Amino acid sequence: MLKNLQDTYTLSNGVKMPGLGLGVWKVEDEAELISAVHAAVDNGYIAIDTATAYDNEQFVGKAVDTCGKKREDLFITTKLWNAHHQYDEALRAFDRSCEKLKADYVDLYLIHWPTPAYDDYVEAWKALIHLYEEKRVRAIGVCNFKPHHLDRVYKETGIMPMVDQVECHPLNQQLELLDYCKKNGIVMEAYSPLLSGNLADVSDKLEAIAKKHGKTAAQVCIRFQIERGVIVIPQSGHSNRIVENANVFDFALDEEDMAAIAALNQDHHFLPDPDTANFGKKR
Ligand code: NDP
Ligand code: 1BO
Repeated sequence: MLKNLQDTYTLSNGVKMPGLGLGVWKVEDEAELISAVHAAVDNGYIAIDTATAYDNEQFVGKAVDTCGKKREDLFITTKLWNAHHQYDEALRAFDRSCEKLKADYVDLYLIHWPTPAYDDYVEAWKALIHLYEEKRVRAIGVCNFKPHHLDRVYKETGIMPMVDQVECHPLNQQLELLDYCKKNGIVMEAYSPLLSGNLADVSDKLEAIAKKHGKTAAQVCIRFQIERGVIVIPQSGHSNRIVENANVFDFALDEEDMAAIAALNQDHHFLPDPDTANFGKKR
């Protein structure tokens, strides 16, 4: 079980990835982003999750440069956007991300969405394998892939993604995928662990558990993922919440708590269904 903010999971290639990081989607203001990353690092976070599509890699680069930590002591994830799945374009997109991040490598590079109608995610995956072989990235993975997408990339390339980052919270617990990931050596990572701004949809139902442990509903949602062995990346632009979201290592959810949260699952997603989400293909 994860013990603290610097504690890691070991990916299938041996790379150690922190179990709790800061998400920065929708933080597009430079000052706000830099202050969020600095607050996170000052309070012990070592992992940041960005993406080309968030249009803030350049601010993440600045924040990392000025946060007082060595680059090698941080774990930076970014993502290949849907418009760039074609092999050569994916390699160029990666170079652009590195330039913005002021980095010559990235710790984890992910395909952002499979966009299956375009039938090009295997080509994108081959580009990520190339970047991995060239040691430009320490680990590679995907987001929003269901078991059948994972089966396909493995069948066609022989390489299984090391991480699958998917929407995951009490209303969408990803039970089938979690089981698949555990069987196939993939570490699952929960995005939108606080229901992407819809925490109120569950906070009354989590109130009793939160009260019992002297914690908040947000902390219960984050701890829930830790108990299941899932990496978790809550987003906040506020330093008090960045601290709150990391203050989840001094309590544990018991069997009764876990059963009560399990009962909330509805497979409800706030983000699009990856099987039909085919957006963002224009360059
Ligand atoms: P989260 O589930 O992390 O929720 C973020 C929202 O919760 C914000 O509105 C934030 O507001 C609020 N919040 C944060 N902390 C607390 C707290 N302690 N109490 C109450 N409210 C709180 O949403 P995201 O969708 O941003 O997901 C997290 C990260 O996952 C993203 O930032 C991104 O890095 C990644 N992601 C990846 C996706 C993919 O397709 N691969 C898709 C979606 C997300 P405030 O900022 O005001 O504190
Ligand atoms: C469309 C981008 C979702 C956040 O990762």
